[in-house]
Amino acid sequence: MSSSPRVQPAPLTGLKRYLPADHSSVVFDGGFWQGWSETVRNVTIPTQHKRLEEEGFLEVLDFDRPAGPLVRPIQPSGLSMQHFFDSDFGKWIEAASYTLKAHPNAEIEAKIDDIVAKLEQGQMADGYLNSWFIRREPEKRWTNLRDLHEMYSMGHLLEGAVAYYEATGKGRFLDVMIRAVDHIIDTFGREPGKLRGYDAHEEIELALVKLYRVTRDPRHLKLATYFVDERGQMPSYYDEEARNRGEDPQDYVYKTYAYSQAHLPVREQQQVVGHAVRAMYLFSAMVDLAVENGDPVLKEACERLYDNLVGRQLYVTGGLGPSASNEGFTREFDLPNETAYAETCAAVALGFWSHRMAQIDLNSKFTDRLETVLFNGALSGISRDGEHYFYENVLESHGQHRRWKWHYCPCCPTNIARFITSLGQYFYSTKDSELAVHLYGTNSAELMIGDTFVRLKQETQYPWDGDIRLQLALEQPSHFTLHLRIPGWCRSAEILVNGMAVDLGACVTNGYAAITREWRNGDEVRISLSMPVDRIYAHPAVSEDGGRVALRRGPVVYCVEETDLGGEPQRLRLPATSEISARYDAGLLGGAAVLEGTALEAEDAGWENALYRTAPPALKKRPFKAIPYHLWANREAGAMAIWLQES
Ligand code: FUB
Ligand code: ZN
Repeated sequence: MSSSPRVQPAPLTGLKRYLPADHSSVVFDGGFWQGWSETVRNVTIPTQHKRLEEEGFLEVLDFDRPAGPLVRPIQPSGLSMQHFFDSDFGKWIEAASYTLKAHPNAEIEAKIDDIVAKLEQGQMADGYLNSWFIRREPEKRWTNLRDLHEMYSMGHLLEGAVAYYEATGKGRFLDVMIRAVDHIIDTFGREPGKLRGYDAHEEIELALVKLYRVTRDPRHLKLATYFVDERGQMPSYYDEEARNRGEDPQDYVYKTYAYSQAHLPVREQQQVVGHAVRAMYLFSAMVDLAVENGDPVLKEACERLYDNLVGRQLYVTGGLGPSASNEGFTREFDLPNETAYAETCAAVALGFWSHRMAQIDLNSKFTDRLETVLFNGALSGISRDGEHYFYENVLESHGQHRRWKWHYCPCCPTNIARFITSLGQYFYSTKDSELAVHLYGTNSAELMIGDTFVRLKQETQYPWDGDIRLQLALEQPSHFTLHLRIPGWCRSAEILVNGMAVDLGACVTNGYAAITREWRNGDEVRISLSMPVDRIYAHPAVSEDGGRVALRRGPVVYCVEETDLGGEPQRLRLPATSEISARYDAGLLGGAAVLEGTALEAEDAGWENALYRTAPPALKKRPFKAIPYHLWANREAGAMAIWLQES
């Protein structure tokens, strides 16, 4: 076990929250997530390490050798992707660690230990740890928090260290990172002689809370609190820092500190703005701090911002951040389809934020979004073979978007990997004598509800159908409340306990059915969620989607691909009354429910020499098939559309 310095647990004074299940106690032993979990564990994790090696990411740790030429040029902001290579292997370590408890793997562990040994070797005597600055510009460390991601990288290393410690009990990496955090504590804060800075790319904040939950060292929580509360205070630290570098703050490439959510103190922010991933990491940390510090104002800020995002700025897929120029938000209701940026990392991080919100307020509006990103805007970021990726998750294409093996800026692959390898924690959480079931999908889980040990077995074809069977195994009868999520998309649900119908009218609050009783060994709960094909329409202010319809069934958003249609789906018109039916296609990329129906297609006939004419095109009937959006671009290249014209 670890030799890491530990302090006595601090008294718990925060908000009470549901505690997520230990991800390793939830085993996906069938159904939808079994295939994905195995692919990510067996293919994604090893190939990502290979890519990190092939692409020279791990060479930054060769502290004995002089740093070689840049493999990623400096951008106008002053940042090279290479500044934050540490974050990529930090995230990879985190993703890999989540697999190790249930599936020990000496080879993967050795690769992690090798990285850790190099990090330890390179760490400066005062604890500073960032490979870029140590090897290339030690004199410039901590001089540009606005642009250079120093603490973003350290945050990802810290998350990796916590995950590795929790998986293996080995404390070396955690010790290295605690020394790095000690150094940050010595350097930043409101005390005289310290810098009043904070990193423009949020990440360290939520990592520090993870660390605090292991060490219970109040200094770790205090530092996270300081970073969040210092953000957006005026006069801006970034102005002062720029002047200290001899630069004019007005020359800032992104022009506004809203880019980094640093335009206003976080408690005063009303609208989700700026870089999407940064925003999601910040808001996740804010929930953590609201919990740990018992801070209702921070909680309210999170609720307000969440409603703004979901009500005005979120794609139907759960994607977010429409614009490439700031990798983030523009104006409300601006949700272009073909140019959507909708970065995989942002959707994954919305999953993090949603999950945290649901632990302090059991409300399906949060878990509905978690589920939306899981089945759509985040999962679309990885191919079914587990080794190709999307960075941008467009909702429409003319065939120009293809998945890639590795990216110039590969932040997304390791993010989707860590999401899937830790998926079990999102399914269940417990508090005193309550167990909340947030997500559906076949798995076997071992959970503690108060003092009661429960084995829970979920069996279902979800999301391909809405029938779920839960079986409870308990050593002795136990009185507790089982909260079952009734998804917001479901208009008709039924729950039976040992064959007896539950009166949902009397027990559903905020999208969760609460069943309180003495539970006994062998009790069976059957949940039936009706899952018709839904036609979805966008708010009229979303001009791109005017006159268009999207298809969704259960939590899964569908798209039409050229490879199935034999033409561009942009040509289709879906009659408002046409029947659309669902069919399970076992042969489609590991098996999936597809949607089929008849639509109209605009014909080329009669347009031979005309680009424009006074008569509209003739329409002919034709069958069409839609597949789950997350499976798109796994077959032949071609056009794709989620939003179809409606006639
Ligand atoms: O800048 C670090 C990461 O790379 C961001 O989170 C992503 O948006 C990408 O820019
Ligand atoms: Zn990314």
